[in-house]
Amino acid sequence: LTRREVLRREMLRQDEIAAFRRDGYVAVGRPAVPAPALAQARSLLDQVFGRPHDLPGVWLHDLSPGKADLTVPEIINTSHLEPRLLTTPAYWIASRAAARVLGMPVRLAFDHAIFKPGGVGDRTPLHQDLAFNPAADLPTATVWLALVDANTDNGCMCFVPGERELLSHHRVGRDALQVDGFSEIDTVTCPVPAGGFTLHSHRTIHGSGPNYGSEVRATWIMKFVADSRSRKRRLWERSLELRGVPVPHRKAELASAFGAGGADGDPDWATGPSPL
Ligand SMILES: O=C(O)CCC(=O)C(=O)O
Repeated sequence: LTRREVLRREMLRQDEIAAFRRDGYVAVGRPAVPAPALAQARSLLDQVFGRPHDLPGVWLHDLSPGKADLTVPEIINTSHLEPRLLTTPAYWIASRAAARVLGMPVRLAFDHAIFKPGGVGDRTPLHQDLAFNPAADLPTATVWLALVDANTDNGCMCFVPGERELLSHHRVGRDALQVDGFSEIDTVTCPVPAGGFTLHSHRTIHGSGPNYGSEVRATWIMKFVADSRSRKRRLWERSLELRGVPVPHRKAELASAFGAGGADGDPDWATGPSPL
């Protein structure tokens, strides 16, 4: 599958685009990312998950509420750790789908992967992504790409329909946030097969269920935001991405997001000790 073929394909149906705009989320319940392309992305992510203790500590999260051990590992900034992810058809498909639902050019603002192990009875608490970074309030479409079949047994995504103002949240465990005033009974559960995905806005309340299965529930999550750069700049950055070169401005963005380092100095996520 070439990038040109992906760009030519109509990834989403009109009713799916309309559903995203109405409800703030949509589930694409078919393998939009073909199996070989999915396997390629999975293998790159497996390599990142295979060396968790080599990562900057703050890039390794645990979404398991209140547990001392790392039981629901999340690795953030996965495409910085493995830039070849940006050259995969899975990424192009996700990017194209996000652009379609928002109806505008998009850029990747953030990506992460969550490998929820089998037998982990924890939910990912309900939250709005905006709560993690209220200053970054741009039109957003986040693609939650299922690397395995995701269903109610192994913790697929669930959503409270509708985009809302930023609501109050409280911290759960080390790295998770939970919205106040909503619970699972307010949600719609969205199973998708491997290669299927959900799309959601940063204002849509969502979470995922426990993994009662025996296999890891693996997912790659890509947050795309409206892209206000000029067409020329977009093409230049895209050409870097296609060659697997991390786009330079992102390092500065990450440094400021973590409140450390300056334009010249190394931010502390690059130098600090791992908390684990
Ligand atoms: O995969 C999950 O468990 C939840 C993902 C999620 O809530 C998010 O990416 O914001």
